[in-house]
Amino acid sequence: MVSFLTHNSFKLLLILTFSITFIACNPEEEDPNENMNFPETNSSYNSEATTASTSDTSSASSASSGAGELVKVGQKENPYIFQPETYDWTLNKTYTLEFTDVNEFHTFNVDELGIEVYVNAGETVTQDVTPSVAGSFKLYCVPHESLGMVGTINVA
Ligand SMILES: [Cu+2]
Repeated sequence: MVSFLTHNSFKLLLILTFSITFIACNPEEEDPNENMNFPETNSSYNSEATTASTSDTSSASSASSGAGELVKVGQKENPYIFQPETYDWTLNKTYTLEFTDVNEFHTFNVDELGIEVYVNAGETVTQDVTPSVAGSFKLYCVPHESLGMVGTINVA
């Protein structure tokens, strides 16, 4: 009797387990229904996450561009010159380079300082730089270096 009960309850347990498994599996069949609820939560969560990451990115990028002393850089065509051509910077100080109003593609490259900024025509680009090496370095525009579009960066 006891063993039967045990057996029976075991069987019941098995059935229960089975049905639980079935129920557990079933929601997958109900998934469309759940999905009908979830996308709303999901998308709002996602958009929140996107907004959060976007604001993170923008705050990060604003932190990396705009934190320093503003240096307006003109890049003139014909003759190809940087304006100014010479920059006297303080070591480890952050400068925010601002490039505006150029009519064609230019770059602002200083190899020794790891600076490489691309500026497309009509684009405003800001870039923070923090010179960490003292010395006198060549500034050049990649496509116009041969045309004399060079300058000097002094870091002390
Ligand atoms: Cu150029």
